[in-house]
Amino acid sequence: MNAAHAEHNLAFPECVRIESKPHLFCPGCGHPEALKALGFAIDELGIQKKVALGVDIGCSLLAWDYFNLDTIETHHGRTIPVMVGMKRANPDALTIAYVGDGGAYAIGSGHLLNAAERDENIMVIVINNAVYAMTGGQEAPTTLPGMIVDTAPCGADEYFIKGPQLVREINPTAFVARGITSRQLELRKLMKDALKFHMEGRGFVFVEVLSPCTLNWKTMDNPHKTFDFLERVLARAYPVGRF
Ligand SMILES: Cc1ncc(C[n+]2csc(CCOP(=O)(O)OP(=O)(O)O)c2C)c(N)n1
Ligand SMILES: [Mg+2]
Repeated sequence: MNAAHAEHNLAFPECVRIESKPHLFCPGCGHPEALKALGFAIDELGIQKKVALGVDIGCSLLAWDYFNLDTIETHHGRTIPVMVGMKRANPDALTIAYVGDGGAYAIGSGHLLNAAERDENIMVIVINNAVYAMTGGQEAPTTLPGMIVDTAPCGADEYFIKGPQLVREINPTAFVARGITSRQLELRKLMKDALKFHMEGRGFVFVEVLSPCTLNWKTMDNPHKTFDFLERVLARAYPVGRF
């Protein structure tokens, strides 16, 4: 980030010291905001050398290229058991699975539920953008009732999965929370608390992050619309907080 950027970045003056590179996400995408919060939390805790970051297929896979961390990329929905294996083989490693809502709640839902039930010592971050983003905006388990997406042109049905509530239901002692990319400082604090819980080896850590997909929400030309949908529609259906 150059000095000109830093001048405008009053919330993050420390950015002056940080090298960055252009990212490959769409304009207005929430993934970089979630990754930024995670990156700052990792830096603040000084744990870079201990972290292994697993990224799923979907837009989350682009995350492999932005951190000075060991990363591994696996098939859609399989990042959670891969990180469970990594943790069992390397108990000292801090193991984070970074997954989309399609990966976590559809094709990988069995992995998520079993890891949560067994209270595996891993941290899972699920990016909830209410669609299968990378493959073109198909309906996901998180798509809200009436939401128009490519595979539901008349509006999605009334069922939508509430990940944190589900994990809390099957694991009463896990760290379970939901954040949102539009509240960056809050999200960074949440990531830090989640990482601390994980560093203490206290069991399963689950953080869902509400995150915009401007391409498939068709709001790329209008940040106000993006923000409104994120804060006024998504965050109403999916309450942000600790569970
Ligand atoms: C086993 C397998 N099934 C299906 C796919 C095709 N696929 C690639 S990305 C993707 C959608 C990802 O959606 P999500 O997990 O919500 O992540 P997002 O792109 O929205 O961040 C799918 C279905 C795949 N790569 N591997
Ligand atoms: Mg998605």
